[in-house]
Amino acid sequence: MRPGTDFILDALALEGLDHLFMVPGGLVDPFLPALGRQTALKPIVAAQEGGAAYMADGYARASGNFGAALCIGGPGLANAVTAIATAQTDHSPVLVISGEVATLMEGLGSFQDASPQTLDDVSILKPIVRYSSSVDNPKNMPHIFKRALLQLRTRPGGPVHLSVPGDSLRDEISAQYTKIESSLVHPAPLSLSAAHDSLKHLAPPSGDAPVKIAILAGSGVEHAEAASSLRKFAELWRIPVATTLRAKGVFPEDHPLSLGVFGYAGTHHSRMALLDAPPDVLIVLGSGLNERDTMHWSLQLRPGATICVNLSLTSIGVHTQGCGVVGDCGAYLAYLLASSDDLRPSMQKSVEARVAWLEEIRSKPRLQDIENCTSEAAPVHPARIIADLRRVFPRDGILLVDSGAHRAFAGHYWESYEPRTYISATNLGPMGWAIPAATGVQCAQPKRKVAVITGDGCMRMAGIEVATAARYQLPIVFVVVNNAALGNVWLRAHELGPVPDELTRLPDHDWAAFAKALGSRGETVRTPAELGPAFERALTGAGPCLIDVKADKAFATPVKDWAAAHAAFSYHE
Ligand SMILES: Cc1ncc(C[n+]2csc(CCOP(=O)(O)OP(=O)(O)O)c2C)c(N)n1
Ligand SMILES: [Mg+2]
Repeated sequence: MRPGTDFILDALALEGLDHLFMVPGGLVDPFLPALGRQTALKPIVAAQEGGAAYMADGYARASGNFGAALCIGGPGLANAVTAIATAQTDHSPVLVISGEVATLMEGLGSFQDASPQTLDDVSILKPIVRYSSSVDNPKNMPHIFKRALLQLRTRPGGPVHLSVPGDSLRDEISAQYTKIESSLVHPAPLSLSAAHDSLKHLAPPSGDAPVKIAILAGSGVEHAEAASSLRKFAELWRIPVATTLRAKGVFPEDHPLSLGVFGYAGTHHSRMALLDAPPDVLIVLGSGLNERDTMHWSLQLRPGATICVNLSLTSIGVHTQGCGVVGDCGAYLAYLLASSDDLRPSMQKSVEARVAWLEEIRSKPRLQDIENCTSEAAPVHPARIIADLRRVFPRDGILLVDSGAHRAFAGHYWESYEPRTYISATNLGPMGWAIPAATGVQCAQPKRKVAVITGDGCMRMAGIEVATAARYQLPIVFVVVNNAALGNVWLRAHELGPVPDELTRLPDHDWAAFAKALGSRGETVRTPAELGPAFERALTGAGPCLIDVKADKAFATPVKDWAAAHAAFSYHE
């Protein structure tokens, strides 16, 4: 027998968590002594509940497990709504537990009552999570808790919410929690008949071997932990691989078969291979085929010439006609590898021509305006910041990227080599996400170097969470591309007249001083020559370091291909 709080904490530990991100408050008071009664979970106290939920999101993305956040209901949970919505849109498994008044007190006017009789936290959360429920009776705790974790871990993942009234936190629970079987957590379903059908596109019975075969790898490859199978398959038949921005890193970007990112902030190579002269066969692995990942849906997804693999029938069916394989990307890649004997005659026939096709593409410039990476401009060019950080950052280090013009610069000029080393909230794109998320990432990967590329506008929204990194002495490097503007918006707005121009500028804050006030190290960089040494110091010292780089807002983002595709295409034509 133990109280509900201890049941929850023990269950989280049994599921392999070692951190819990939280903001205390009366409705979750029983957790405070409970956290003192155990040692498996290290509590991390965030500045704000949104920060705690972003940290749990970062922890989930970096670990491959789920992340958990704890807060009071009512104002605490409402603070976390944007973060939870971000986890939903990016399929990140985040468990949010909020406290609630005791069931006997619901609707009687208790302080912060957000029970179903009043604000109804459970209903507020319902549209943005997989599952939202109250544990309305301590006896229901074991099965509701299990249901929540199963929903959380059903792939593709997503957030779940449990509202736990005071009685369910305090009352004794006799049932034991049993760990979810790992075979349930990583199921690899595959429609075998569809997988079999797809072979005829790669190796047509007619003997006409398709030459231009390419892969677009999305986050489904990361969720399936299938990066090594992807590499094996690509290398076997010399098939070039592009990734979506969300999946950057699932294929090493310095590999001879890499086309880099396709879509927003993508490379010329991927545009040439996938869009300019569409390949004979395109294999799309685990992409939701959203606007950014398809260049405004201008990818030509032709039946017979596209093999779309996704766990979600909807993701396949909305943008394609009958060219899908419903299933797990890892299972599909394993199927392709096991079908090598069937594929060999066709693939071997075409391999030489395919390599020539790729070499022709790779002989052309991969990146836009590469000279900006060595720009001597001061205030500093954002491309130079990205290039100089890459040079000193370890190969297996993890970069988090925030929302703004800096997202385009990082997406375009940064190179990633491993899955889960380029982490960004690419679907909802809330400003400030990366700053707290980095704390979750560093907790999940204590041995890896972690850095953040963020903007001054993002700092204004979530910069306070640098305090959390400082409190726990996490050695995160925060790089603020400080252009004294909501840069991405300013780039459009300043051409519209003086009022739009003024509305999208920001005061030039001293972010290094801000960081120091919070217990972090802080440095200001004004010229490109100072970047390298500042990054080196930041990466070697103790605790976090924020580098405030005075940058120029007037440099256009490297999205020429993206803009051209936008101008050329209308979805509803
Ligand atoms: C929560 C939220 N509010 C507004 C936006 C719209 N928005 C996208 S980028 C951006 C400006 C970001 O400014 P900053 O962090 O300074 O980055 P920069 O563009 O200057 O690199 C804005 C306002 C958003 N993405 N998220
Ligand atoms: Mg800015």
